Order: sequence, then C-alpha cells, then structure tokens
Amino acid sequence: MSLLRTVYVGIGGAGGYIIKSHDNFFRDKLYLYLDGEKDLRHIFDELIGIKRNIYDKQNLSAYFHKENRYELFLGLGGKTGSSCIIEILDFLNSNGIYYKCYCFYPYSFEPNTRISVADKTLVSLKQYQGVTVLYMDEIKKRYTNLNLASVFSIPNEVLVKNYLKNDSV
Ligand SMILES: Nc1nc2c(ncn2[C@@H]2O[C@H](COP(=O)(O)OP(=O)(O)OP(=O)(O)O)[C@@H](O)[C@H]2O)c(=O)[nH]1
Ligand SMILES: [Mg+2]
Repeated sequence: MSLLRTVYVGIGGAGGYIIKSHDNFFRDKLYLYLDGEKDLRHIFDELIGIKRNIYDKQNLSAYFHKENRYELFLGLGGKTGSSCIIEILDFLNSNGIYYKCYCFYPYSFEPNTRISVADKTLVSLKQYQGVTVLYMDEIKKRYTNLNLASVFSIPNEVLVKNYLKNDSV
C-alpha cells in the first residue's frame, strides 16, 4: 500500500464545480482548488466554505509536495485550466511528484473557441504520462436521460465514482 497521501486538485471553474458538487466525497479528503482571478463566484465559495486558491506559478512548490500523490481534474475548454495544467504537469514531472490527471474534453455544442483551446491543450498534453481524457460527448451517449440540468453533473459523477474513488488509497 502506498504511504503517499492523496490530494484531490480541482483546477479552473470545472475543477471547482466538481469539488463543490461532491462535498460528501471531498469532505473528509485533502483537496486543493486552484482557479484564476477573484470573481463573483469567489464570494459564493467563501460562503459555502470552499477554499479557493488564486493560481500563481510562483507558488507551485507551495501547492505540491513529494509526500503526496495528486489527482488533478479540469475542463479543457477554458483559458485558466488549460494554461495552468501544462505548468503544473511540468512542475510535477520535473520534481518527481506522483500524479494522475483527468481532463474533460468539451461538448461539441460548445463554442468553437473552446474546442480549439481544448485541441491545442490536448496536443501539449500528449507529452505527459498519467493523463486521461474524458470526452463529454461519449459520456453523454451512455446516459439517455441526460438533460440540460445534468449536462455537467453526470460527467462529474462519472469522474468521482468511476475514477477518483478507485484511485483513493
Ligand atoms: N465536467 C465538467 N466540465 C465542465 C464543468 N463546467 C465547465 N466544464 C467544461 O470545462 C471547460 C472549461 O471551463 P471552465 O473550467 O469554466 O474554464 P476555466 O479553466 O475556469 O477558464 P476561464 O475561461 O478562464 O474561466 C468548459 O468548456 C466545459 O467543457 C463542470 O461542472 N463539469
Ligand atoms: Mg474560470
């Protein structure tokens, strides 16, 4: 059994939503939420007791330590997560820190700008080990009852139940 502690890392808006919508799962776990600049949601996060860290590349060595293993998750279509993840994976790899990374590829109905951010990031992600890409269109096909209300909650649940739960030690 691994002696490393697992820390769950939500990156960008999607990463934060996953932590917030599964507080039962994350409540007794170590988690880290990294997002961009303060916005209105920041106030909401504070109200519900979610600690949001404003991502700063200078702080990578404060976020990530060798005695932990990290489960990272994010959506690929936004500016914040897609740029942070490459810096984070570079840092983890060059410091020999163990991680697994789960990235959601946007729905085909999302704006082209998002799809192209995701595609560019995917090309960069190919050079890293331990990265799993979850295609939301594919997940949607498996759930016939998926409607607008559950368009993200079902992929989030699939991640937590099918991947993160199996990974925890
Ligand atoms: N699985 C899942 N994906 C989401 C969720 N919210 C957004 N996404 C996906 O994640 C992509 C990126 O969105 P955000 O995470 O909000 O973007 P960001 O990384 O915060 O970057 P910004 O553009 O700077 O806000 C979107 O294009 C969606 O495909 C969510 O709750 N769950
Ligand atoms: Mg955002």
